Amino acid sequence: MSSSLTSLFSEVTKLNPNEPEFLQAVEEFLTSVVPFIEKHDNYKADHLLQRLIEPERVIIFRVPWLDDKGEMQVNRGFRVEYNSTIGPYKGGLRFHPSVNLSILKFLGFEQIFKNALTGLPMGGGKGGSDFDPKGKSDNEVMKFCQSFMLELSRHIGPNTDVPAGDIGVGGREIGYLFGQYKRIKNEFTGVLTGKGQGWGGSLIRPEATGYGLVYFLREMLRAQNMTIQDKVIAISGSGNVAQYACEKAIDLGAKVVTLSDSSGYIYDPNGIDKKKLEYVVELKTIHRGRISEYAQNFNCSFVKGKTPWEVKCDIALPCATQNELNEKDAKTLVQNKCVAVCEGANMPSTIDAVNYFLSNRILFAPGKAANAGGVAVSGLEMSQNSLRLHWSREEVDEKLQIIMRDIHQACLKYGESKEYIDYVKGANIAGFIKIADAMIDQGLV
Ligand code: NDP
Ligand code: 2IT
Repeated sequence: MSSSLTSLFSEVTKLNPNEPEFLQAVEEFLTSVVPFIEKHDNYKADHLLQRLIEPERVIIFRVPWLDDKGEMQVNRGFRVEYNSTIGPYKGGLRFHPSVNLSILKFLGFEQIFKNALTGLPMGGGKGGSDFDPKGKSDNEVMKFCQSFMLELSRHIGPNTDVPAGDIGVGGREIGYLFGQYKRIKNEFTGVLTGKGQGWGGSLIRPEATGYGLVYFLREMLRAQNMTIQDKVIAISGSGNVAQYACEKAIDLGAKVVTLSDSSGYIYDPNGIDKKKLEYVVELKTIHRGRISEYAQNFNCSFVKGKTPWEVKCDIALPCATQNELNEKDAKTLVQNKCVAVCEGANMPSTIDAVNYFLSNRILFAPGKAANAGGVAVSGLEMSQNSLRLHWSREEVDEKLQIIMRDIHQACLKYGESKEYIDYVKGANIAGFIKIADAMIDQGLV
């Protein structure tokens, strides 16, 4: 670390104790951006980095709700309104027992630069709750969502802050949240994205993160004169992002051999085909079952308590959660001749793992570039809501492909050298410049 980086990072550490995930995201960002700023005087003034690292606003609130037995439950709700320089705060809501301020601040911070990379006018934010939807009835999930929105509705709006889904928040939850917002405000507006197709949702939004990830991967491979055809791919997770990454990878001729959940991973050496994937989607979104059931149903192996990175593959797509791929996994992947790692999840690789990929010159795409397709189509949903129009599947998919191609280009612009394309550096600097220029224009706010 350079001395200016060390002193800024120790200041941030002191201000944000007990927030390891947040500090990890900031460190990864500063490692790319500080050397760039050192060579560009116009970004040195105005405490730009200090202002960027401090969220504009953090809201923490109590969420009381009644379970099916009529007993009172209490959870904690959050919304981190991080940065509104280039548009309304925008980012998902996560419902998971692990949710805390550190995790939501890391996610909100990443979201600022991801949203900037999409080229659409969206600021950065993130929110959620430590509520665990697992094992809850639809009625309990609805009660929770209604109570959560009762408070959140004071802080959001189509021109202020536009939440969407993330882990534990899918179409069902967005429906309950939207219904309650509409009831409280007596307004039908595009205040959330990921809405149902019949009531303001965009086509392709459910698919967008997974599809966008594979479109980004296609660009990375194309830059090396390679294609996805016949590549063996290991995917982690089996939720929204994993499912649609799997679908698009199959469509482009790859063989996907793993999926996982928090209990372990399945290894299907014959490849997951469309029929088997349909089973996974039904298992996860309708029955809310476990991925181990796949192994029983299709007679393949289930490896309990492990992540898929020990499986030999050409490409790895981590699509579950943060820090699910560590340095040891990175070494195994490199040993197994994996050529590309593309992050569908947010910060799934530890800093040591990222450094190992970079020093071994593996193609590595950070989440803020590779998984930006989801929020990009959220941005397109906002546009359609404002226009009171509905674009076709083909139109949205075409726009998504162009956006992913442009993000890839932006990464090349700031990350390409003679020997290697450093996508981490490229994404961080491209995202930073867009926000920093706008912050400078807008003065001390
Ligand atoms: P889902 O809730 O649909 O799926 C999450 C998947 O990850 C499940 O298979 C879940 O397993 C697994 N998982 C969650 N937590 C853990 C954990 N602690 N350890 C191991 N596995 C875990 O979420 P999404 O697919 O929407 O999100 C996945 C990742 O993608 C997240 O990092 C999210 O932030 C990121 N992302 C999502 C976008 C979106 O549009 N949805 C956009 C961009 C990024 P289990 O069921 O056992 O909990
Ligand atoms: O991490 C993410 O980009 C998301 N969860 C999607 C956010 C959004 O507003 O669509």
